[in-house]
Amino acid sequence: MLLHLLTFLAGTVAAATAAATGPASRPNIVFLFSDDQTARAIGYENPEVATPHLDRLAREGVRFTNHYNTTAICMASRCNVLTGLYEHRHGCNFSHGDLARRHLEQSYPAILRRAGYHTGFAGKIGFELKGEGFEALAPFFDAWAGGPDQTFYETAKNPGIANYADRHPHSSRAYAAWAADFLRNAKRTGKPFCLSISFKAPHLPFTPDPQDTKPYSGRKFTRPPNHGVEKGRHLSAQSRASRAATGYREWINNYDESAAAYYALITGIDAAVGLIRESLEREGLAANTVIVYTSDNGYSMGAHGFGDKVLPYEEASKSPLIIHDPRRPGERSGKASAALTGNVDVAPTLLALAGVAAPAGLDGRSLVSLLDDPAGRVRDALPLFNYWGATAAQTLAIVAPGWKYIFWAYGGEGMRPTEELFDLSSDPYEMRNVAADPRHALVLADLRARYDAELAAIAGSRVEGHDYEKYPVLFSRTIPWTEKPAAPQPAAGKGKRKGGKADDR
Ligand SMILES: [Ca+2]
Repeated sequence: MLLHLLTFLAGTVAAATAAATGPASRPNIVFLFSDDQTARAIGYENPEVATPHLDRLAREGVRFTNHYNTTAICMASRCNVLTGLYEHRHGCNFSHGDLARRHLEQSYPAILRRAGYHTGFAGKIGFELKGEGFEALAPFFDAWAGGPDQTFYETAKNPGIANYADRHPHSSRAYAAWAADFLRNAKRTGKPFCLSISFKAPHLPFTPDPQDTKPYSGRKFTRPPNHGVEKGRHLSAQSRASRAATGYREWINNYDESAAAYYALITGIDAAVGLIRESLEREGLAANTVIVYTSDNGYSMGAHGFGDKVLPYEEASKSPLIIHDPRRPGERSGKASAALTGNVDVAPTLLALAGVAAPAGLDGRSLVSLLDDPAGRVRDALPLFNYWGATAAQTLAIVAPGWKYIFWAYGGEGMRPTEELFDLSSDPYEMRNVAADPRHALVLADLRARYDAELAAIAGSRVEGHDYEKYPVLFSRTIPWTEKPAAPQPAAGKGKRKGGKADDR
């Protein structure tokens, strides 16, 4: 009885404290975003990559091993992350157009700011506001060091962080220095904060910070078992029309040097993550700050003969995802979750962590339940879209636990529409297309049905005026190619954004 009374009193005091402190009791959020980092290019997946701070973050948090970018290219993925919407619903990608103001107003930083959070953004934002340009983005944040287009590795060339160039001439650590000042100011506001940093690394051009190159210079690196053009002969002809197959030959001809520079860039981000965590500790903020780390798309690194991202194959579409919530019991930390997660899950997850309602009808799901139960799942299937680049290589794919189905719809230039089915549990490197194997007929039928449902959903939910009208027909499995209206065919590698600016190579 006494115990019950004490428990009751303790509960009452806790509730009163929460009410008294209000928003200040909500967690702070740090969202860290790399550019073009594939899931296997991190220390806990591949010991050839030195990422001690990210490895520690994963040991103290939950790492997600099946995290996909639902559009695997910078501009679209960044808007997927901000809004929790699939590309055809926000409409932002090279050749499809910029982001409308109404979508940015429904993004996680804008919602959190309205809910009382102090917000900051630094780095490559990757898009502009439709009809208003890049300059219209800054007023959405309390603190802003965002850069237009690709931004620069040289700190001095980025106006938002140029003040830190003397100490950190390379941008990755300079963003950590900017973060340190942001955290100090955020603490003074007395509000909870949401800090988003979008590193340029490890995006091309591969120019790492010289202090990070030493562990890699002159080394030979293990090629994955699917590395090289010969290991892509079984894949669709359509996939080889992508710029991923026609460019980026450095990953085929000069793998070791490419990997050395790419990994060094990731090690530079890792150092910045360590510095940001030090700043959180120094300011006394670490215990109430959730850190989320991920990337906007994967990177092929020569897998199947591809460079680049964009494609629905594992290397190009998957990225690391780590969520570290220091408020959760330690026994749950260090766990891996194999649940199917997507870049559209970031916004609903951050909003759920903050206890703020997400807009209705998001495509993403909150992953908070997986922090308590990493063995759980939040969905049974996830679509992957490519609405950009060579028409032949544009595609819709469906990932389900252990499986991936891709339909290559294009039937021009002597190509035949092609189905691919991969048993990812036994074939994680996608070396055997088992679509024609009768033993998998039930799985194939299920994934085809999910594909058709997803295609129907595009027709019902796409934004107007961003050139997604054609996809329900273009991607159809049942309409013969000869009955589809001929789609324009931009040359591979020549994708131009509306307004004439070059896309990101
Ligand atoms: Ca990218």
